[in-house]
Amino acid sequence: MTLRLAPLACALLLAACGGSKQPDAAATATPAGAEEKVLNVYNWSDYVADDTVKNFETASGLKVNYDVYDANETLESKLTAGASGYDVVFPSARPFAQRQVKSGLYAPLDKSKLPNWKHLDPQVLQNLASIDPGNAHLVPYMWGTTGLGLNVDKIKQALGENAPLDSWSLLFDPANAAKLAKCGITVLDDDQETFGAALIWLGRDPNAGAADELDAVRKVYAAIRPFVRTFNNAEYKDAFANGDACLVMGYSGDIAQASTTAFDAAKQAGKPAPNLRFVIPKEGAIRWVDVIAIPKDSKHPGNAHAFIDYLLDPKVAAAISNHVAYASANQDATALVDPAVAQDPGVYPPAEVRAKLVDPASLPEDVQRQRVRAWTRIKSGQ
Ligand code: SPD
Repeated sequence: MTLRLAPLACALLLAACGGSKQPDAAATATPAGAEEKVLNVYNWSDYVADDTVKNFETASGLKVNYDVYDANETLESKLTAGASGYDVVFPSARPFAQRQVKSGLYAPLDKSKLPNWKHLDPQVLQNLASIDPGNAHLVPYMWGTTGLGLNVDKIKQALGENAPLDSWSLLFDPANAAKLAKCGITVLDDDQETFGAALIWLGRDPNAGAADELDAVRKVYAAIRPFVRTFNNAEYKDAFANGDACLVMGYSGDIAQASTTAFDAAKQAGKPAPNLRFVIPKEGAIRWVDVIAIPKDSKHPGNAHAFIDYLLDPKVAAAISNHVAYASANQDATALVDPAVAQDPGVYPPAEVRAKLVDPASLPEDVQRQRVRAWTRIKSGQ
């Protein structure tokens, strides 16, 4: 494997790497004979187990060039520019993969090359079929939520014992944010998530696209902007794990991974574990689904199918879930996931929490464009 960017956990603590369960090394991988023995993969950072790609290379005889990104927009700009060189990519379903399918950016899947397709959750497939008729292009991968990572002790130190640990008001109430600024607040740079969170906190429908939502959201962030240290989708994980940030808006599994890294580091140093926690706020949160797809101009579509089918092997999928702490769309993998992960309400939320999760809808293009523009201004404090 050629890894152009190292995953967070490895960067922080070598001991955390290799902590995942070994998938079956003999898991199926059948590359197409006619193609050169290469596969170019572009995935979110920290979204496979440490040994997933290496095991696939061993099983398939292919060389994998593995690049990572941290925002759907980064992937989308490469795909729309054309000739990205990638064979397998992992966009979020709505609105990204949805509009990319519409724009004809993906090759149709050859299901005869995906014998492990049968393991996918039919409900997730049915849901995806509404944006990809016949499930022709998109393979569901993982799903997760966007919530808050808390360094509970530091937050209680700043706000007292009655700190609202289960609420977006930790972040969006400026009185709380002002007191937490010193121990470090970070917010995602992902307008779908930041708009969604603010609208949910305001008690509004994040999918309404109402004319006055821009102003409402702008006000929420203007009030806390002076107290936010950074807006990013990746570096916050290190900051949270190191103790440089006590309150982070982030993706569920990434916060769990950063917490594990911090616990392992403390253990190795013989120090008490920090009190880190991922919370889906009581007001609700956005739930997103990421998918796998093959760009239309992939030069190695046979190898791409072999890799996708490998990822669909329940043992491989379970090993990835164990490592990344995201819920797999592979229903046969769920039984194989470590109980500690399968029973973690941050990964598999209980029914009463799921009832408060909102799936992002694809908003009209003009609303989407306005949100992107408004978010740029919000970040820069305008
Ligand atoms: N490290 C993996 C993060 C995956 C996040 N994907 C979802 C983004 C939703 N806007």
